[in-house]
Amino acid sequence: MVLPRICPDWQLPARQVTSETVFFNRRRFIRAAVGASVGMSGAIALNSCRRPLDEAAQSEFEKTLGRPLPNAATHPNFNELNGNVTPQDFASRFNNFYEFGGTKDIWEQAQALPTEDWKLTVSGLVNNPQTYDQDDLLKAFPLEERIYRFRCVEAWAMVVPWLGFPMQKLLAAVDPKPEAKFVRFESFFDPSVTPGPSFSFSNLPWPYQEGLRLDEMANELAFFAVGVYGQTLPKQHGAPIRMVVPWKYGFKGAKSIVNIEFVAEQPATYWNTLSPNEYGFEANVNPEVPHPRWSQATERLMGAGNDWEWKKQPTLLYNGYGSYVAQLYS
Ligand SMILES: Nc1nc2c(c(=O)[nH]1)N[C@H]1C(S)=C(S)[C@@H](COP(=O)(O)O)O[C@H]1N2
Ligand SMILES: [Mo]
Repeated sequence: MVLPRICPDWQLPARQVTSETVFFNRRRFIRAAVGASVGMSGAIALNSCRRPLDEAAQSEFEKTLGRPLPNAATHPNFNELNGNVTPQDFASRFNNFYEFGGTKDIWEQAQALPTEDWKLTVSGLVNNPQTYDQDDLLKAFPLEERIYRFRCVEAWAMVVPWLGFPMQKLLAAVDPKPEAKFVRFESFFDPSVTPGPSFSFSNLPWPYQEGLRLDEMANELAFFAVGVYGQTLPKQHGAPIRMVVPWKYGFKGAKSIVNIEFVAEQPATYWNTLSPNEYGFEANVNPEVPHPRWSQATERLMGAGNDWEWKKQPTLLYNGYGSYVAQLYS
């Protein structure tokens, strides 16, 4: 299914002043994106505002939605990296999803994830507990696109155009009680579908879980993605809904979420349980705090250049989002 984007007028002047380099990169991105069909539903990707809306995709989408298309435009505050988006075919073949294996090339295995009849429950210390299916989510929360830097704790980085909605919107819908101080996010787990890595540390703490403080979840940047590159989320990226917290290391962004629980105490999380001194609960991107086994001062921007080439660049404090989030940690 394609998640169409409508381009508002305010984007036009920015495009007219696009520099040559940015323009070149953008063309490259569009070519890569249009050429890719890996693990996608086979529909045409609508990655550029210059591309006309695909009519068949539009009516399919509206049928699911039961109303006219949402105006899922790129949020202007998160549009500056538009010319530097990682090629879609790279991002959709280079993934971490340990439920399906311990390597980066699990995209085929991840197609076993059963996303039909998905239910997301929101429970715990809230006044309005909810259970959403996929249509409910699309009806309840208008989509926007946000182009965010993405930084894995393993020191590789990408730039990803997510489609989804701010976590703030879910907070407003479920109305946390005053005792709620943390939020626990739980990923899909079923050992008959998710074998885990073939190398086995004993007793992996499944299901994959992550957590945020309530004030982190309420931050403007914290986002739920239901799509990427103008389409619904492919399974390897965490269909049908995953977290995106761009100022934190990638492992904080749990994929394929089935339950969100509001709690009073800091919840146990997957990587923190496995190795607390390597994977802190807070996990903010910070060039000055090395991982015990490697430096975090620089990062590899993946898919920059031809195909699998990468570019070394300095790591940014809070992954470059300090103006949004630094006050959370003062
Ligand atoms: N459920 C689940 N979520 C997960 C992971 C995982 O193994 N399982 N890996 C995390 C890590 S380490 C990273 S870097 C990102 C990778 O997201 P991507 O494959 O969509 O780029 O997903 C995060 N979310
Ligand atoms: Mo990661």
